[in-house]
Amino acid sequence: MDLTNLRVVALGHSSAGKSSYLAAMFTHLAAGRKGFRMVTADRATADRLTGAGKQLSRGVYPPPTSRPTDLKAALEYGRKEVVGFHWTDYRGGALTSSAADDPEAGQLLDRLTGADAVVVFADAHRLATDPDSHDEVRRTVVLLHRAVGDGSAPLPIVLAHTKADLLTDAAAWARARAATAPLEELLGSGGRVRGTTVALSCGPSPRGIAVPVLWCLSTLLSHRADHVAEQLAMSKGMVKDLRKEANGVDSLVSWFKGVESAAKRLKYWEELAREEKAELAGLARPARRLAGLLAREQRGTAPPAGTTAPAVAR
Ligand SMILES: Nc1nc2c(ncn2[C@@H]2O[C@H](COP(=O)(O)OP(=O)(O)OP(=O)(O)O)[C@@H](O)[C@H]2O)c(=O)[nH]1
Ligand SMILES: [Mg+2]
Repeated sequence: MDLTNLRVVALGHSSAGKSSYLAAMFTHLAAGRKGFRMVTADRATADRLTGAGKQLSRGVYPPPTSRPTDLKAALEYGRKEVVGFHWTDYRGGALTSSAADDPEAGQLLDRLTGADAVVVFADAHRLATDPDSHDEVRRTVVLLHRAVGDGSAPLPIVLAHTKADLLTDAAAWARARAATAPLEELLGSGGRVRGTTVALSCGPSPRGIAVPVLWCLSTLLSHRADHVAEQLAMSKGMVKDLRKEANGVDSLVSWFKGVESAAKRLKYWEELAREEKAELAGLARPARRLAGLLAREQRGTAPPAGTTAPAVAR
């Protein structure tokens, strides 16, 4: 996994709210939050997204996607890049067409196979009102299994219930959540999956905007920081042991036996520990702060639990 170019895949059917989300999210985080700022070298894309973001705050939504938008961006903490990612905003149609007829569909499937994180956009309003849309959930679960594959690194998956502003009562939430139950089951299935759900609104009263992207980036950054901390602890242990062994007698015996001396191995582990310490110094604080920002942004964004009403009859 390359922390400077994490591959985040956005999955969602036509009109699920993917492009609105990308514009709202970029605009929100490009403005800076608690020392973090989203940046991109691609000025034209940044201007287009923040322009669309401003329109969203007035209740004007972007037009349907005709060709994919690629966003290569990074999250900076105090002007230092801590994590970079790549986000492609596909047409929702790419999810339902066959890879043989539609090159975009083929590309989406390829990206899913190598994804470092996935955000699933599910139109909560449509799921609550149109039982025909429930088939889309099943198709998405099948696609997600492709992303989970047999890898071992943690895989953040976010289920974003979009258009949450349109769901005003508990019964509607109950229907939407009953429809996404197979997805939520996958999110809670353990293994490499690190799942969360969020109620998302992208219009004039935004809600949950930072959660999907921060969940993905924070989970992977924290994992890396923990991993480096573990490696460093191991290297320090080796250095401690080898310091006891490394003496003149050992050097002589090693030379005589033709094996690597403790002093030489000590040098190797000391150098490794130095490198790990330097990497951790750049990672630990931003990882902790990002987890703090995520927790803050996540407050009150879980979709209401839906147990009070049955799903819409077919
Ligand atoms: N009320 C409400 N409507 C939304 C929200 N987000 C999106 N919409 C509506 O959904 C429509 C489609 O949103 P898009 O963001 O274009 O959806 P998309 O998933 O990118 O669609 P495709 O590119 O066609 O796959 C918008 O034109 C809005 O009418 C939201 O947060 N609240
Ligand atoms: Mg779109």
